[in-house]
Amino acid sequence: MDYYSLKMRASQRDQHISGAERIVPKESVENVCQAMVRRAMTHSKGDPDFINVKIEKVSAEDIQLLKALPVTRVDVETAEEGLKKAFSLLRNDAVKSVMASEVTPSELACFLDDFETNLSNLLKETFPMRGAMLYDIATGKRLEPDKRRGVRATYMDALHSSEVDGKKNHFNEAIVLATKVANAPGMVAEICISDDPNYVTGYVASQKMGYVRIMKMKEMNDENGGRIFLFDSRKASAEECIQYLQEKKVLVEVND
Ligand code: PML
Repeated sequence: MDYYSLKMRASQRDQHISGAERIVPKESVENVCQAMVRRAMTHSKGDPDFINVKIEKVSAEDIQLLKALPVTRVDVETAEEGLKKAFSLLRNDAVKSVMASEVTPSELACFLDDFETNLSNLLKETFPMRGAMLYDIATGKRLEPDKRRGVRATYMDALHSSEVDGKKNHFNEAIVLATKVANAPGMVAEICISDDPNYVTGYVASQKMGYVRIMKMKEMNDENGGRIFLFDSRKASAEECIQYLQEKKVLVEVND
């Protein structure tokens, strides 16, 4: 069966308002396209003056099928507690074991001591970026070819997702993206805070940890959000990883 990739982006005075993407069977293309336009036209950020919808045919053999990461949930009282929890999960359950096999114990201790402060500073640098930061834990360098834009994971959808869905569902979209990202060559983990001022839940994810929803990672009405992909250049090249994130077509089997 042939599939089609649909991507929509809408803007107002060159400022991004909304976007969406799907990979659907041929018979769903028209309805999904209509739902995307509806999403663009009814966004709380205002009327778009530009909407771009791109539709491309995708052959079924080119699609990788993945099982969604298992989901767990962490309830916290404050955004500060949520961020602390996110950093410590990444430090202890994702990065520590990867680094331990690559460096001496004293180098590891130094790396882990600085990890949370470094990550917190990097996260602030992502706030103005449209895409994610690709951060190499082996060298401490950022690897995005365009540092202002960042790297964007694209060409993914949930398998059998409801045909038409005009409204954004943060969790449904994030579990698909996080599953694709966790499967990219050299990927160690991801941290995400939504840039939607009305959405305070974020997550950390990796193949080992699964998808950990942290129910509060920022204050309401705060539009600062961002993503960091923690990557290990000893395991794969940045080019390979970016090519996977930006070009590989992925459908994710999500448990209801
Ligand atoms: C975004 O706005 O794109 C990020 C969504 C994060 C979703 C977190 C969750 O609800 O699990």
